[in-house]
Amino acid sequence: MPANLTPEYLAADARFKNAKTTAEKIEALEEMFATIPKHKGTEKMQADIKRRLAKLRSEQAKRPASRAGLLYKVEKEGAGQLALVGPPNSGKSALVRALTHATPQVADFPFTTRAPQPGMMAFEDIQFQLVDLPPVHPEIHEAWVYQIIRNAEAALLVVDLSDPDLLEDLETTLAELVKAKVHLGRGPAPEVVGWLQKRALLIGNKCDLRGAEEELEILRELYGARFDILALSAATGEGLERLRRAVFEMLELVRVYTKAPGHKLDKSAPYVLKRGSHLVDLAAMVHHDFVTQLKYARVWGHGKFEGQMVNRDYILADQDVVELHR
Ligand SMILES: Nc1nc2c(ncn2[C@@H]2O[C@H](COP(=O)(O)OP(=O)(O)O)[C@@H](O)[C@H]2O)c(=O)[nH]1
Ligand SMILES: [Mg+2]
Repeated sequence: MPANLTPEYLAADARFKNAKTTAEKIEALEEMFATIPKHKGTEKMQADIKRRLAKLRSEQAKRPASRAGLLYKVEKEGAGQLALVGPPNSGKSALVRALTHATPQVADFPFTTRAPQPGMMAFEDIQFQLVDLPPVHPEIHEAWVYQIIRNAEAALLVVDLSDPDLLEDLETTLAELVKAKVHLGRGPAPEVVGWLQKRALLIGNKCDLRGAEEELEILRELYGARFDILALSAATGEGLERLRRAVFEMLELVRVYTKAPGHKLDKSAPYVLKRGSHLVDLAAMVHHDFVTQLKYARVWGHGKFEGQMVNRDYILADQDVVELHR
């Protein structure tokens, strides 16, 4: 291996090795080619990347798009998967770029995003998986997009606050989702088999642009009951920290740190559970033996005595430190 490979290159190389679809492989190779240091020592590698790219591109060209589409599936990672949903050009890809290390293409023409592009978004000490998608739009109905939306824990519904057609675009997006039997946000979904209600945040992107303030007011008035609404800018970064927390709150999760008796606390990797989970649910995640053998636990956390003793039906709180005893 030649020296001087950048972290960007190595990350793309790892993505290539884990890629499941041709589109993912092509994306990763393109990034590898863009980030490989261009000097004599990497010439063979450069040529190799180009050769692999050419091969994959010709394979992809031969395959009908709809068939290729069936292969798009994103393995879940982290504490929850969020699908990016919205009209063309609202800034879905820009948002994924701003929040994760993924690098989906951003462009000021519509329909740039063709394949799902996952990336991990950090919130404090946990990660959520964002999945960038092609726009939800009547002209590009691809079934796999709706499968991913249905399968995700929640959606980020992204609209462009600087767009005079904002409301129309939002209505069009929601209407397409109705065709796919998905109801985003609060309010009743039809009580018919096959319908799905999906949690969603409504994101007013491009708050850095003129007119955003007024559009946001209108959005709040018309959609405030159905969605929690966040104004932000993928371009300037304004509001992104609030979004990370809003996702955590929306998914109703708690983070719990475990500690073996007599050992130091390792705060690096919390267990993540649904809000309302009991001590015994945590015990089952730590080790299946604990389910039967757990006697009690000591808990350190907000509003508790240090090391307070609790039993199996104790309801875990976010950021509890738990010492399990059998
Ligand atoms: N001013 C501004 N432009 C943005 C922002 N987010 C995205 N854009 C621009 O909007 C266009 C569409 O962005 P893109 O992420 O490709 O939209 P997508 O089709 O929803 O994925 C690009 O030209 C971006 O540079 C933002 O927060 N502020
Ligand atoms: Mg896009």
